[in-house]
Amino acid sequence: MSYIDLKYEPSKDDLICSFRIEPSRGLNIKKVAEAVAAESSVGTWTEVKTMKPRIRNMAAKVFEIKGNYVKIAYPSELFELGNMPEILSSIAGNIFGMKAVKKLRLEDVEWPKKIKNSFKGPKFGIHGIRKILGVKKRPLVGTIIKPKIGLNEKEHAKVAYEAWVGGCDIVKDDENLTSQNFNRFEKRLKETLKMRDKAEKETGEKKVYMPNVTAETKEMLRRAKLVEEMGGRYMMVDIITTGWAGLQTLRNEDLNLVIHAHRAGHGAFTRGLHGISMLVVADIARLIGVDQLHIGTVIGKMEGKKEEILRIEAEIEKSFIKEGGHYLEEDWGRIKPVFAVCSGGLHPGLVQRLMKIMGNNIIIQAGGGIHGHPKGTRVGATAMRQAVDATLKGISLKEYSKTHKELRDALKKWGYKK
Ligand code: CAP
Ligand code: MG
Repeated sequence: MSYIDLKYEPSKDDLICSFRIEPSRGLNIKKVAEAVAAESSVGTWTEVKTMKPRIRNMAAKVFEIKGNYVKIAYPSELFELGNMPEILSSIAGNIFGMKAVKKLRLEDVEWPKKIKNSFKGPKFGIHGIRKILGVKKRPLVGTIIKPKIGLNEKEHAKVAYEAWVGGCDIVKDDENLTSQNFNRFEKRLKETLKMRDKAEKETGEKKVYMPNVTAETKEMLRRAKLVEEMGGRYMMVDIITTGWAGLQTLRNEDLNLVIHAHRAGHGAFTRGLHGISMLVVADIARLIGVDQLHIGTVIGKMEGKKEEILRIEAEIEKSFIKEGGHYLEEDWGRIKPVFAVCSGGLHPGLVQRLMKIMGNNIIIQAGGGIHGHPKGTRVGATAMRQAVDATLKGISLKEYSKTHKELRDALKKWGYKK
């Protein structure tokens, strides 16, 4: 039984995977590609007597091999609709542990309509979020409360307030703050939402708090419902450590909350040549239905090449993506676009360069780059907004800082990039 058919033309019901395969010593790419297609669909290491002709037809097919890049088509009946863990146990499961592969990377996935329609996609998406905030064109500006963890509930709420009145639209918890002894979820939520209301009243702007609900699934749901009950508009979740099943549960509850997806931990398998690309993580997150997703900054503290990050931005924002190289086509149909979050090592001096690379449809977040301002959080937030304003007006940061002292102090501390 063969899993290779280089003349095969995938049907629109096939799920297609693009892999980069490095065979183990002594094996050729064709053999290993075939082993990958077998193990990830109906096969195993040997022919079995229980195989039936109808099951043979369900086998995955390797239909393209170009150097180390291999495309495999999977008939959609192999998969359970709406069950992301199951789909990934096939296309991103055992194959990573096979002796035959030295290195294997799942680069991209093209989802057939049937499977796409079995997931919810974002409830709000970019347009929904812009509507909630009443911000039409400019990038949104956010901060992460720092220190990452350690502040108590009241201190946390106070820092949030300072950031909002200084000019931030969004304040979020850090990925490792949930409900520790020194800072309990319930109390933090109550105190911070109180400060949000005060900041809204004082500034006349809509302000957003994104509490981190990450926890064991039932507890996570309980926290999310509490956010909704208490008048929150957003929740934040660490999608990798929570896991796809937990994320699906959270999304399928259909709460009236925007979902902000933090990707802490992705680097364990998205960096290097063995694992799953961040593009695939972004694909899955959009399909399940997060509204905002961390995708990198190109120029900040986290690893990520420009070409890859721009591809990810297109993948989550556009309704149609063209095929190119080992990247696959995607027609997102009814599935809404996700807001790209650029975070990690940013400060006002990097804003102009960041917007040049990524455009205006982004959420710019700075933790250290706001709370580390020489004059503190409030002034730091103002400097950040000034950097965005200058860029939208087409004025260089250096020029703008001559008349805006908050920005000037920030540039003095961290420098700037054109
Ligand atoms: C940013 C951040 C985010 C990173 C994660 C942090 O803080 O809160 O977790 O952005 O990386 O703790 O590092 P700073 P990514 O602004 O102080 O760096 O967005 O690439 O997933
Ligand atoms: Mg963080």
